[in-house]
Amino acid sequence: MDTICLCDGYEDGRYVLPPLPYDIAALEPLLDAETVLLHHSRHHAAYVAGANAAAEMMRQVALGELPETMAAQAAHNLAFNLAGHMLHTLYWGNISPEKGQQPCGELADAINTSFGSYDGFVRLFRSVAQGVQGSGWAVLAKDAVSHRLVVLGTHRHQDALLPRMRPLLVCDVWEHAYYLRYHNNRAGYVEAFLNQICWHSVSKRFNGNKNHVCCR
Ligand code: MN3
Repeated sequence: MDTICLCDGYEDGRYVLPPLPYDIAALEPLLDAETVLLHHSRHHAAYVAGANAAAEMMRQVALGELPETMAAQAAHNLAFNLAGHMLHTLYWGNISPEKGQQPCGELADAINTSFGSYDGFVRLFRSVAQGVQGSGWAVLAKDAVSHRLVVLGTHRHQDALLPRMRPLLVCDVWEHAYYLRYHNNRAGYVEAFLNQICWHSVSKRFNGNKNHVCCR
C-alpha cells in the first residue's frame, strides 16, 4: 500500500483507523516519530471512535431508544468527529517521505489556471495555513461545478465540508500536529509540509470521479 484514501477509513459498517502507508519515522524532517504516533494512534483514533459513537447515538434516537432531545447533539458530534476522521485520512495520504515533489499534468494546469502559477498557490496556501486562528485546516479543494481550485481555511474540522468543494490536499494546523517539534513556529511546520506533499495522491484525488473522493 503506497497511500491511503477515504475508502480505507470505513469497513463493515463502521469507521476504522486506516494504517499509515509508511513507518512512523519515515516523515522526517517534516514530522518526528512521536508526533506521528500520537497524532495517528491517539488523536485520529479518537475521531474514529467519536464518529462511531455519534452514529450509534443517532441510530438509537431514530429507533426511539434515546430521547429526541439528544438528536442535535448527536448530529453535532457526528459532524465534528466524522470530518476529523475524513480530514486526517486525507492528511496521512497527502504527505510523503519523499521531498520536493511538484504537481504535474492536469493538476498543474488547474493550479496555474486557478492561482496564476505554482508559486501563487504556495503563497496563498502558506498564508491561509498560517492565518487560521486556533485549531483548523488549510485545504486545497476542487469546486465540483466549476472545476476551479480554491484554498479554504477552516476552524476545527467540519467547516471544511462546504457543499461542492472536494478536498484534494489538507494541512492540519491544530497544535497537536506540530507542537512537539515546532512549538509555536507554525510557519516552520507549514514550510516543511509544503516540501513533503504527495502530489501523486493529490493528482489521483483531482482526477477521481465526481461523486467519490478517492485517490485510487
Ligand atoms: Mn490532527
